[in-house]
Amino acid sequence: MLEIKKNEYEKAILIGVIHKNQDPEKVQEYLDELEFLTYTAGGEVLRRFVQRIETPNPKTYIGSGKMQEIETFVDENKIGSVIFDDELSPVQQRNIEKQLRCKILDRTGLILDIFAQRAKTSYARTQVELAQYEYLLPRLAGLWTHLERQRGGIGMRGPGEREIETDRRIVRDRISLLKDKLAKIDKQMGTQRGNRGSLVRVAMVGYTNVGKSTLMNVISKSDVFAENKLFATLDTTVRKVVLGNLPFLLSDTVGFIRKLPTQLVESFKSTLDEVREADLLLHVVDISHANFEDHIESVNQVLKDIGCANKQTIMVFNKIDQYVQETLEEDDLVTVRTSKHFTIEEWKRTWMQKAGNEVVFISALQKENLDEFRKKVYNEVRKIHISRFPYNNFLYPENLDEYQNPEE
Ligand SMILES: Nc1nc2c(ncn2[C@@H]2O[C@H](COP(=O)(O)OP(=O)(O)OP(=O)(O)O)[C@@H](O)[C@H]2O)c(=O)[nH]1
Ligand SMILES: [Mg+2]
Repeated sequence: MLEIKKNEYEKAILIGVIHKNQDPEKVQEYLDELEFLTYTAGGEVLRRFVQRIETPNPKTYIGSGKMQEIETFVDENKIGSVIFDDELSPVQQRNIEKQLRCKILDRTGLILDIFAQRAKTSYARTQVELAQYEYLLPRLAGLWTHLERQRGGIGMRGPGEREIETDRRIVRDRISLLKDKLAKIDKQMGTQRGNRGSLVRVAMVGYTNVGKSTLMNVISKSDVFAENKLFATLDTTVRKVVLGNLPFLLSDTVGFIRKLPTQLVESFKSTLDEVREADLLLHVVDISHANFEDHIESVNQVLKDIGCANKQTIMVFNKIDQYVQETLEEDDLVTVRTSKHFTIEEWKRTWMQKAGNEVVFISALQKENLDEFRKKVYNEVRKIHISRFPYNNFLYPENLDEYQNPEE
């Protein structure tokens, strides 16, 4: 029987908050990303609600007037999920759920949901499951309020409370089971990585959806899944790449995001070990994205969190084919020229001036400037390789151009 592909998107609304001294435009940009996350998770955003608040309401995060407005909208439009950009406390989540009577997710819950959908291998599934249980544990009491309502609240308190405790125990047992399982796999993977010998290891890192897998496919002629959604890649792929008879290992791994849930960073430890143990990082950036500088910051933050802040890095600015700067008319004397008006050339100059890193601008999709990219990678890998194997220095010419492929 033919399977009919269901394309039903669940109706959702987004809720953002403008904090003191925060730029409202920034909040809209965050909500743009939250909308992309929602779409990736299988939701369709009907509306965004934004409120300016001094301090979050401890009970419902946003104010009661706004909550009323949202409640009406949720009822009238049969909304399935209400998604908050900020992290909610278990109590807030429970209170809001009581009032709106639909699924309440925060950013972390949404990201965990996408990871759960996308985890293919048993290893990735175990990592995600652990992160989900750790997220769930403090929220268990909230789950029981549903049952209270279904069964009627009176007389439920005693057994209800006991059941929460039983539930907590089950979840805790499950967490330690998963941790044991991961520790075993981590050990295996550590051994596997050890068995790869002393080849130079290069790891691609970057924000999600910047084109890491696309670049991996172009460079290593492999076939890693790439698509225009967030977190296409969860499992690490490692390929042996040879540039001018110089072999090295290249890995493609999970993308980062602003406020990457800590539970995920924890349980993806082994995946991130690939980055930690690399000799060289390629930090891939989507220069066509309006917030690419924020993205670089977020990635650097995660790198810092996992102890990789000072690793040797090549900054790879991708998607130059898609980059459009804002135009500034010559007779416009009012608008101040900012980095939004920069040409690619100006970005190159700006980034080359920032000391420390090598910089290259490419399009992985249109295969633009890949020769320069290969040369940069070759030179850096060569330096590391020669420091490791000084005796076969002569095998690897100073410049990739000097290398003649014997088969040509
Ligand atoms: N225009 C343009 N699009 C690109 C380029 N490189 C990649 N893309 C597109 O960007 C989207 C994301 O590419 P991926 O390679 O999956 O990105 P990724 O960094 O591996 O993403 P995750 O695995 O989700 O973190 C895909 O639709 C690609 O076709 C490029 O140079 N130019
Ligand atoms: Mg990918």
